[in-house]
Amino acid sequence: MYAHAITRLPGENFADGITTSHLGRPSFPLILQQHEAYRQALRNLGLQVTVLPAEPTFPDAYFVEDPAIITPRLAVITHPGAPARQGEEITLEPVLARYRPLVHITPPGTVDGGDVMIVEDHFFIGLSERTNHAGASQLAGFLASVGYTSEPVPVASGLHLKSGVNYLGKNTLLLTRTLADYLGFDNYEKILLDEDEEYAANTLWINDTLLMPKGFPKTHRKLTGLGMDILELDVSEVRKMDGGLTCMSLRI
Ligand code: CIR
Repeated sequence: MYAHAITRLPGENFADGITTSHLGRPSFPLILQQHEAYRQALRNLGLQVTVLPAEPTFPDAYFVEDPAIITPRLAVITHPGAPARQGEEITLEPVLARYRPLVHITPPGTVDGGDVMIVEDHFFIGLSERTNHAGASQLAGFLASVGYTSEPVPVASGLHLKSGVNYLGKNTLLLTRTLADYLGFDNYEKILLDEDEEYAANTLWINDTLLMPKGFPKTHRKLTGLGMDILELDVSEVRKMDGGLTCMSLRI
């Protein structure tokens, strides 16, 4: 069960962040509203939510999932893969130090937390445009030092590993067809996303409720079969910046 979530407010210049989407210019008032609804949903699920101030120097900093990885046994401060995001971790570090012993990914290693999927005591580490071999192997070493296992997963498309796959509990993965071919996922039940709903891969499992993005009816139908509560949240403005539900918090 998660008890805390760390979040950061989007800043007025959030639209200056990195994006590959062509969904139009995002609205600041609307993203604030969507972020507030997200924080409220986490509170309703019993989490105490820390809200850090926006970081004007780093327009993507409200995607707090990328500069750190929190596990039950330690927290890893990453060296984010996008140069424009390197430094976001600095103000996050003292906050995480309250909860866990800290270790650091160091250059030339790069890791984005969006590439790290935790499944019980095993970690899948995406090798992507943001997470390189050096970073992944540093991370694997830290995880092994506290008794976790891990394996690298090539990410052929999409920004991060968790843009295409997430763990929903009950030995079940929600994933794209491309990632479904990965042999390391063979021992899991798989819910395959339709091609036109792949964005819904970024569904967040919190204390036996699934938070999913609004507007993906086929995926919603498939998830209903799991028998968990499902809460749909509108993250249209977050999506315009290539982000989603998992990216906007660190869960502890
Ligand atoms: C970026 O390109 O880094 C941000 N605009 C989006 C990061 C999304 N983070 C995530 O999926 N963990």
